[in-house]
Amino acid sequence: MDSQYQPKACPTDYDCMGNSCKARDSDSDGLPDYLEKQRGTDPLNPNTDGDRYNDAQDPQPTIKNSAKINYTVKAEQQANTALLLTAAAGCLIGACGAGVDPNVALQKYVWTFQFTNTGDDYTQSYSADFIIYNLPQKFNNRAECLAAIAAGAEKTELYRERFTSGTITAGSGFSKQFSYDLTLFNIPQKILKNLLNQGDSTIGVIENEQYEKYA
Ligand SMILES: [Ca+2]
Ligand SMILES: [Ca+2]
Repeated sequence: MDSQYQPKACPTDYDCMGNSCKARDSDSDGLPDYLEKQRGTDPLNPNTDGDRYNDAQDPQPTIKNSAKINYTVKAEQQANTALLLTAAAGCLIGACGAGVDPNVALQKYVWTFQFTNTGDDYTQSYSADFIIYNLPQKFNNRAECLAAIAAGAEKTELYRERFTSGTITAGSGFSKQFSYDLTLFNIPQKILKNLLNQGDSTIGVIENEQYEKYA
């Protein structure tokens, strides 16, 4: 006696569609479930690691790729010694200062920033504020100055500029240079007093950074 006809069942992770078995893609990310299981991704989540790329496009589908912008800064300070000595002698302000050109820099500050994406993903845009602060005390080095700012030291904002950059791929970057002259025109009296007493510290810092990152 012939055995009764039994439709052949589709294997695990396949669906019977019409007369054939089709590989199932539960999360519709383009990768069939059986392949996701082989690769170690979640068949029910189109973006297993939650970064920018769906599993089918992700070169590292279980590692959360992310952009990471780092910067290095080179700071230079050039004092106009002759003018500072004149100032220290009290000859810049008041009657004695009539002959002094207020555009001439007492101090010139130059900052060179090099920004680099050290992550393994790109960022579509980057923006940050570059702010020059003056603090009414003297620091031995930049690290001490930054620590004091972080601790909430009283500071006076001298200059601010927002700069932006477009796409920065992994391993690439851009650089910016800023210079700022402390002159009688643009220096607040309070800072001038500190400067003449050799008690000031001027520093440029990056704040309010914004860019896409996933980790
Ligand atoms: Ca899938
Ligand atoms: Ca991913």
